[in-house]
Amino acid sequence: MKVLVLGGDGFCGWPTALHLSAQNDQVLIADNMSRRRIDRELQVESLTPIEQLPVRLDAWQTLTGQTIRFVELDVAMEYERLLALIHEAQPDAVVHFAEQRAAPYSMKSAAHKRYTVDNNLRATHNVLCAIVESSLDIHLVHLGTMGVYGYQTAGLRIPEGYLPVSIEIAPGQSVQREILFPSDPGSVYHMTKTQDQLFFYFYNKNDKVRVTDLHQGVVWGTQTKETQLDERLINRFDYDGDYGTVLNRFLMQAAVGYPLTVHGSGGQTRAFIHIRDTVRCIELAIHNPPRRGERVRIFNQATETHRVRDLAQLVARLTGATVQHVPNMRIEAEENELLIHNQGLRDLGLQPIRLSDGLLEEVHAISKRYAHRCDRSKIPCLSQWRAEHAATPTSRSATCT
Ligand code: NAD
Ligand code: USQ
Repeated sequence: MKVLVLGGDGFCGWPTALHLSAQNDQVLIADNMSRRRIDRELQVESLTPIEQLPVRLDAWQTLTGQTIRFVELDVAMEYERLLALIHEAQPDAVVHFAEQRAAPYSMKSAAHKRYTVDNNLRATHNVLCAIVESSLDIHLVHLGTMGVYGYQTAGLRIPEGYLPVSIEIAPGQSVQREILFPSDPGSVYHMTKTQDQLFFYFYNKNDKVRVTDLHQGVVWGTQTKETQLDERLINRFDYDGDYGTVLNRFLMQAAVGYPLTVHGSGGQTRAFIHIRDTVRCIELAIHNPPRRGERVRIFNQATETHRVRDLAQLVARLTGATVQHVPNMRIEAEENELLIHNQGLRDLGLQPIRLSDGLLEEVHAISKRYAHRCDRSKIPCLSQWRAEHAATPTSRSATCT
């Protein structure tokens, strides 16, 4: 199968590209390297030493004999080049990771909000437009987020995208519908993902574009079978206050002797998935496309849910780290329950990797190995959700604007 991976240099995209290539799919990466530029803007680096993309790709070819092609391209800004690439490569599937994905980064200032909206919405719309203009029957696989549903306690098990509703149109008379679950974004970043859903709905209805939208939870872990083959293939590990996600941050904090930073009460419940399951889910989605004319297929790409303070306790018990409750800069529910449906990907063959001491130890070991690369001043989460705390002059410009 020919697969175009947009955003294939990133945390999820890189291991996915390798995994698909290892399954003998013909992989082409397009990326504008914005994530590496944002590292420079934030003056932070991945905890793991990541090679430049051409070095990564050479190493992969040397080790496996498989070739992955790379084109540097901005999906949001270079529509004609994207279209030409699709015409030339004729992919069976496009996997779309190419968005600004950090909620705290998206809330840093007006410039960061605008960059995130401009980048993410233009990127998604350009991909859809290019697929239609190419006249090719390409399956689009998009990485969405569990955050589209919001994190208020819903009192029900969150469905995979669609909610059955009954609307009373006259006394004793009702119509049944399935609608997209009402969106409830908690950040500008999450808002872009809720808007992506409408783009998919429209282009699927109007042009019969085949779309699978994977509503992914917080990804944890670092290495996959392929990235651990050689240090030149190592995956990125974000630990800073903007891009670091909670469980990897706790494991890194334990490794460098920094108290585990629980926001507020830590009563926030979130959905999680290991990076090895991420790449497997994408493989499953690509190889099980929807039929032409089928509505947008939505899967909840998350294998388990946990409360933040429970994760902190677990990591503390394993490592002897201390836990610190710090003020929460976000506007989010202090406590929430989260029940989810996630059978769709299992039905396709996913055997979920559960959070286990062994896996936690593996990530902890990576953090310990590269602890010397940690800049402790970059650990605190400083991005403010509250408008009254206006951005400081230094955080007023986003790299890419
Ligand atoms: P990442 O920032 O590490 O990777 C994104 C990649 O896309 C980067 O290499 C970046 O340079 C590229 N990119 C961004 N805008 C682009 C553009 N306009 N043109 C070309 N390339 C562009 O992020 P990630 O963690 O790999 O996340 C990938 C996707 O998965 C995102 O859409 C994100 O919303 C989603 N997701 C991630 C997580 C997580 O925990 N990491 C969880 C749920 C969903
Ligand atoms: N949190 C802490 N301490 C920390 C960091 C985070 O308590 O040191 C808390 C946050 O306040 C939040 C929760 O942990 O309640 C999750 O935060 P996060 O930074 O791990 O994840 P989030 O901002 O939600 O974003 C990440 C990815 C994003 C993806 C999303 C999936 O960056 O791309 O869409 O997870 S989901 O959370 O399901 O929406």
